[in-house]
Amino acid sequence: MKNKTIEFLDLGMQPLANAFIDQKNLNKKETKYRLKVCFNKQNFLVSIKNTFSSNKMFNKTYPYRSSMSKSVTNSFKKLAENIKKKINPRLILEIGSNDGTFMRNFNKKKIIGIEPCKNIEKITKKKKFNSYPLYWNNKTTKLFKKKYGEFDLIFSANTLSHIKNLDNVFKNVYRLLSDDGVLIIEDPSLLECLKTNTYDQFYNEHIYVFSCIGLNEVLKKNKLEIYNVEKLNIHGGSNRYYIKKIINKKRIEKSLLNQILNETKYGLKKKKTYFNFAKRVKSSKQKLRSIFKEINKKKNKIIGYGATAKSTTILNYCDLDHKYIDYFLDTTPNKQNKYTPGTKIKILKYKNGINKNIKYVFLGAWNFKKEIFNKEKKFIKKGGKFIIHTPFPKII
Ligand code: JHZ
Repeated sequence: MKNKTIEFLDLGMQPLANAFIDQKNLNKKETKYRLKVCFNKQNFLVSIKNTFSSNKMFNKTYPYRSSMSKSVTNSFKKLAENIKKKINPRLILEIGSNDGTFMRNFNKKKIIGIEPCKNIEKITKKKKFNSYPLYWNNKTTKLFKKKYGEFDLIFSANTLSHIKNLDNVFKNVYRLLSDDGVLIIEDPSLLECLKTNTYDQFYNEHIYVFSCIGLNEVLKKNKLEIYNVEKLNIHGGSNRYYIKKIINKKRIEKSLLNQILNETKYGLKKKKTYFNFAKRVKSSKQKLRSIFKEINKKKNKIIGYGATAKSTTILNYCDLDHKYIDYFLDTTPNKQNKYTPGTKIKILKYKNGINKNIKYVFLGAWNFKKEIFNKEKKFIKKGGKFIIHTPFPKII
């Protein structure tokens, strides 16, 4: 077979999306790589071309904490209630448990978490939950199988798409999941990403952006399959996949068949769809730059709100650095007083709203638009404006 992967998007030279810089290292050379995105014609997976080892990305300096957003906390709480009602599992494993935002909804004896970023994992441990500072791999699987036997529920949000060797990931899930067990995973939806031109879903940690079609191909290779899917508003449009062993006779839900149909109709199996997306991304860059330049010309200040990993892609791709954005506000302690990767914009602690002298705010955390607009009613009432890049760059 001829080359099965097609490069369709080049987002230029990028730093690691979560490598926020300490003041003392501002002049140090950053690790950079070329961010190219590919489509695999054979299994329909979309992935980035150049990748890093897990320990380069997920280590004891990792900044992201899922508890920093109310939307995430609420979404996990609701899911936990449903799990208790509908599945009532004996023992749950969470892969990539971050600071324990999901785990906190369960009885401490019922859930075990693994999280390789030690600085984040210790927050969960401090709350007396059973968590391990480990990567999800063969060694962990063996250890857990010996210690706990099988799990009837495995949950993982925004983690499995961050691991390159998916066959190995799912082989290990198969080993630990009971025959009638359920694997629930959540990750950004490729269909939403393409529809809304959110090219910033691509960065070094997001090795894959899954569709139902692509994910199911890899799962089936590993004796697993999706039987249900739910659309979530979280993280700019995600899918929550319910997965089972193929040997399990659970019914395949209509929601999955509908989603597969929608993905096929939109053209997720055709390379042309991806090249068209790349064209829209290019024009999005031009438009965003022209908005910034226009405001800059009038000598108005712009600040950033939510120094997301995603905004690393936008700012570096669009060449928008500290000359355009005065500073970022962010609620995450591990990002505060540091500088954004590549673009070196200072991140300040979010206190009580946006300074009254600011008129323009670039919304890095656009995926929490609703939550943030709600919080910043005063700023909006006074005529404050947000700059947003999706679906097309505009001022709102
Ligand atoms: P948020 C990270 O991506 C990395 P990021 C990772 N690869 C992934 O997949 C997703 O998370 C899940 C701040 N904020 O969630 C907090 C405010 O300041 O979009 C965060 O720094 N005020 C694992 O970084 C950032 O914005 C607020 O009111 O793209 C949001 O980051 C809110 C709501 C957020 O993930």
